[in-house]
Amino acid sequence: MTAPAFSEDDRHFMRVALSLSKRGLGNVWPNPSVGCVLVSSDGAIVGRGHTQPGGRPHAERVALDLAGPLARGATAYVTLEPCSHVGKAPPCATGLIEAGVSRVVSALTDPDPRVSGRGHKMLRDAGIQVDVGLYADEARRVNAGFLSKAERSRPFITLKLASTLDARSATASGESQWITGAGAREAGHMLRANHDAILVGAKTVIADDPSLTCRLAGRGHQSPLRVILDRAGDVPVTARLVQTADDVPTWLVTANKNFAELSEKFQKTAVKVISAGCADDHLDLHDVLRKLADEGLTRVLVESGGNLAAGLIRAGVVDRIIHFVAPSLIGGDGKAMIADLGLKQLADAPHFKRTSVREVGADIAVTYDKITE
Ligand code: AOF
Ligand code: ZN
Repeated sequence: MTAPAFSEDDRHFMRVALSLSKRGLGNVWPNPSVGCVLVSSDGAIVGRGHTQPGGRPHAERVALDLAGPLARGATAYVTLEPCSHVGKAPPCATGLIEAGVSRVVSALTDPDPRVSGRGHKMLRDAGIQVDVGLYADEARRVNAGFLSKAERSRPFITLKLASTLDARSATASGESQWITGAGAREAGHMLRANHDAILVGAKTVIADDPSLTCRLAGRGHQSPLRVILDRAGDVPVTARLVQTADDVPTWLVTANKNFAELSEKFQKTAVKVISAGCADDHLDLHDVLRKLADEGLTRVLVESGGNLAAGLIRAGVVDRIIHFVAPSLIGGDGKAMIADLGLKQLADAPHFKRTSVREVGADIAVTYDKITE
């Protein structure tokens, strides 16, 4: 089959759909965050939508409801294949067929085994022109979390780091508040808003007793879930994350052998205890991430200390690093932002690809992505 030819208009409307799709990131898991734009034959947008909080209604349903009868004869631009399965609502492919759209431009095939090509086929069987693949790379980037869950059985992992110029995250005595400025902290809250969960280690919970909520004007409701890795069961019931688990869900992942004991320890709280396997004296991070994906998480932001950060890097599961760098120095006895990586030689150092640099107040934020061949 020859590749479909896309017009400038097609490109424009798919870009609108992609920018809509980003709005759901962080609060639609376990679903992907999809954008949909319906365009009439004279080029007017008659409907638009993105996946709604909790994952339903889907983007197409929102756009179709907005368009009503104006959807007849329209072209639908969708950032992911319309679904073909009967869930809590009829499939989006059926919705598009019944509404009488004449063409569907879709960025990507949905890897969900319930769909994976069937949505496109249903549309074609109904006589609708279906063109797939426009801005596929961009659509993959927006839904890197959902695709990671579907294709690798683990969430997309972003590691947030904040340090001085010399990569120290605290003084020798452990003082760390505040190394970066107010702008970087606000950017950190934005990051929380578009992730499904924040991951921390028990050590951080015990040392800092953080609340890890998203405190942004108007976006307070977007606090992601909190996940604590606590192999040995050290986190006290009095910790803020435990005490506030009614408001913002908190999960605690512990070693299989501690599961029964910890379930009892947290029985009177809203904390959900999950168990995972161990490797040596640590939680097996691959197993932990598989469990988190099984629970539906797609995008996880790591705000841990240097030990868990090093563990995740050593396990090769860090997909993105966002490093906030303050224009200050602590010096050699300060705490390194990444603990020992066990390198024997420089050639073994993990490498990332820098993908953006931006100024954030007096600090800079540098983003690095995993190098994937
Ligand atoms: C769409 N449009 O906006 C989204 C889709 O649990 P359900 O029934 O909501 O189905 C979830 C699946 O639907 C999800 O795994 C993915 O395949 C698809 N998500 N599909 O047509 C949307 N969010
Ligand atoms: Zn759907």
